[in-house]
Amino acid sequence: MEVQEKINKTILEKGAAYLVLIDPDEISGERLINFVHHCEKSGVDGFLVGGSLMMSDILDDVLETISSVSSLPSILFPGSVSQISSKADAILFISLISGRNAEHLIGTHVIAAPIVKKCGVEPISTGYMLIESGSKTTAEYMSGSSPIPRNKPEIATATALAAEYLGMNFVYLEGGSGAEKSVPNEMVKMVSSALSIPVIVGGGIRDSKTAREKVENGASVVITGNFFEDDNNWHLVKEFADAIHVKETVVV
Ligand code: 1GP
Repeated sequence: MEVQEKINKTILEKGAAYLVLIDPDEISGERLINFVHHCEKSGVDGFLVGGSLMMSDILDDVLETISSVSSLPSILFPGSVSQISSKADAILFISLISGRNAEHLIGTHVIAAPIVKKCGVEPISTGYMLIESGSKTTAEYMSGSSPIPRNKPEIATATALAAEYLGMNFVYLEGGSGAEKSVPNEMVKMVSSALSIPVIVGGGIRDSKTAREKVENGASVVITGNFFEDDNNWHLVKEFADAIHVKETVVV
């Protein structure tokens, strides 16, 4: 089964999917093996791998490690063309539709497309939208584009609809890694109710209650990254997974 199909099946069965972002600069080796095992045991549905800026060159190693110890899909989340690898199961083929920077809308994609084809990695067309989240994030700085103001859900909705009409498979509402504030619930709600494609929400989600709120407001996929870079938080992975899988849990 293709990765996109798998994610859609999870959304249908569990109410939403939970993907954990792995930044190869932050975790590798034995610690990565332990973390991946722990995530799989705790109900995580897959891994995003990458980042806006990658300082190390261990992407292939990290992907190989993940696939050697887990059957969960690893999906590239590339900050640049250099983050394409045949060792991944899929790639979020992202166009930064919240910005007006032609390079990030279509330019780098022209360079990336033949590499993706050659690698045989499954592309998942994704409309990527940066949402203002308190202070400037790495994604914002690196892409040189301004985010959608957090009090303008109608701009986010119109942008997301355009992505759907252009044939994209997912829309990703991104607060940015380590964001001060997560994407506002009101925006998640307005965007999700207008769309018939799944909405991914990530950035600044640090507790299970916030993760669940995103799903209750219509998110189909929730991403966390930063929070679980601290081993002291690992015991909470299951709590996050249970909160996101709204169809599987009983709310007391
Ligand atoms: C970033 O949405 C992801 O691209 C995850 O963000 O690291 O803040 O959880 P955090």
